Amino acid sequence: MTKSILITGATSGFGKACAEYFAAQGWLLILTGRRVERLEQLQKQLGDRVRCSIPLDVCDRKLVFEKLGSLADIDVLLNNAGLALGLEPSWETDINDWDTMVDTNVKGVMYCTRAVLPQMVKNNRGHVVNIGSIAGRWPYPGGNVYGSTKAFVQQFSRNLRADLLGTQVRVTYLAPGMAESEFSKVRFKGNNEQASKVYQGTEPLIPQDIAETVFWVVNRPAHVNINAIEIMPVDQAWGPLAVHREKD
Ligand code: NDP
Ligand code: 8X3
Repeated sequence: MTKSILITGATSGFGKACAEYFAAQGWLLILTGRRVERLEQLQKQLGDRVRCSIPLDVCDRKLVFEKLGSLADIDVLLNNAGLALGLEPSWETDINDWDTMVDTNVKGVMYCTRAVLPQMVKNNRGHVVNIGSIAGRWPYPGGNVYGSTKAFVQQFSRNLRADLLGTQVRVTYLAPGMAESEFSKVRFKGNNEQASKVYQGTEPLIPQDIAETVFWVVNRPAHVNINAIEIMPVDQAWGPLAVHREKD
């Protein structure tokens, strides 16, 4: 039977690249996102590879359960929808941004997973792939709540595995580093100049790198579970720990 992948946040970046890549490999797609015109465009582009497209805000618990809870035969749930907002220090940040990041990156992942898992457990088949971030493990100034939401995604993925032991349902946590998408445009609230500076003079990951990784992960033999993958561009690595030196 042709396999189906449900992608949250299919309208841009990693989600869109995954939709295109999985479609090219013969999979069926269930596409979700808030921007309806983008969903329609993608549906037109990918034609009969699209099983259905569902306008959906992952923060809307009732809608998530209504729309995703009744879908049958989902082989892969890709919890990809997410965002960072702002880069201010914690004492200056807009508290609404913190709420939005928690609602989307934490609660959205919880809701979609809880809505889809029962049918996977019932079929004793399926794979949940959660997109986290290197920010979930490695702190940086201004990463405050964004990084913390991704740390949640990492631990949630591991706890799901613990719950699912004894079933054939798999769970993977995928933590990308710097990748060029609409991510920075969203983070800097439409300031394209600030967004493009993030990638200036360097070679970031591209969304297709993530799509290829997700595809590899879900195509391992059925007895293999890839627990976690961290992936960065070659041009990104760690610096020394920061030390404040103005004590004289
Ligand atoms: P994009 O901004 O290009 O894509 C984000 C996607 O998430 C969009 O399709 C957007 O769709 C969707 N989305 C956001 N909020 C919601 C919501 N409330 N409900 C439903 N969909 C939503 O960024 P990326 O592709 O880069 O990001 C994808 C994931 O990867 C995120 O979780 C991000 O945190 C993570 N990530 C990104 C990295 C990067 O450097 N780019 C690195 C590490 C992790 P719409 O607006 O139509 O709803
Ligand atoms: C996105 C990567 O380093 O900008 O999750 O937080 S980073």
